[in-house]
Amino acid sequence: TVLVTLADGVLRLTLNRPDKLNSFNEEMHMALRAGFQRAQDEDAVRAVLLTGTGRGFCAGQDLGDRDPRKGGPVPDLGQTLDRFYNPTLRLIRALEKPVICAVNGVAAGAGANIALACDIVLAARSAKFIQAFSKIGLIPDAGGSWSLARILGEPRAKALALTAAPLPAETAAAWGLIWQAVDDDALMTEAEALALSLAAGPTLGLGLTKRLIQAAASNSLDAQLDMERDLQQEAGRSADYAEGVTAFLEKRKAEFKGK
Ligand code: LHQ
Repeated sequence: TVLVTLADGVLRLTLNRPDKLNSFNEEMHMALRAGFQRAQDEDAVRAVLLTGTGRGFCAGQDLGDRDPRKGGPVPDLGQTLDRFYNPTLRLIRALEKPVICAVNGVAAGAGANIALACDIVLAARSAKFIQAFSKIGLIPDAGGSWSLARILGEPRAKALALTAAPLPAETAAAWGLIWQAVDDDALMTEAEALALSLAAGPTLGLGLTKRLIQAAASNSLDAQLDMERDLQQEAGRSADYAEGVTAFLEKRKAEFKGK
């Protein structure tokens, strides 16, 4: 359900249930989580590239698995979030390595919000982001209520969530929700080039940068200045910093080791 390959420091995680627009069943949840866990555990992984096969990126939860007509007890969706979605969301945000998401087609429900939890999101021009939850009586989950409100502010966050209006990639980029909308046929080339270049970067420093920027919204300026001091001290002790400065002085390209 998830294709996993590691090459040149990039761990590629490709959601692979194209007949169901890569919607989540339990197996895909566990496979995706294992992928991010591997990214955290292995030094050889220096960037992650998340995408999907087929014409969609991810349509959120597989609703076929939730058919109320089949009877049985009412499922506890809070438990579904605790067991399946939230650990993956936390892993993505806590992973101190860049996570690039290439949204190759429609991203709906939790599928949209997993994309928004990634560090750099590129989307095919034809892709759309849909907060589909309100269509089925649910609330935005998988971190969506948090990221939409933070990134867009209440007016746009509420309108998207209440109406489930599809947001085209271009508008998502114009609103600052994602990094870029790119031509459909250029998406994977651009996303891979970006992932490769980040994987060849000073991973320790990039990881600290991610931590710092994620902390900014809930820190005071004073707390953030202290954090910059502490993390710069740590970055300054890295071999990659010494290499970066040496390479600059020698007018050559730096060869970062990620430490
Ligand atoms: C699907 C799905 C899908 C199964 C397309 N499931 N088959 C939920 C519950 C539990 C716990 C906590 O969290 C959550 C979080 C959530 O994610 S809730 C939101 C769930 N997702 C949705 O409500 C989106 C449902 N899908 C759609 O609205 C449409 O499929 C979109 C707008 C994504 C794409 O529309 P189209 O491009 O017109 O494609 P399609 O609808 O024809 O879908 C293609 C196939 O994929 C189709 O199967 P079929 O056998 O007829 O070809 C769909 O049934 C299947 N599919 N999404 N979530």
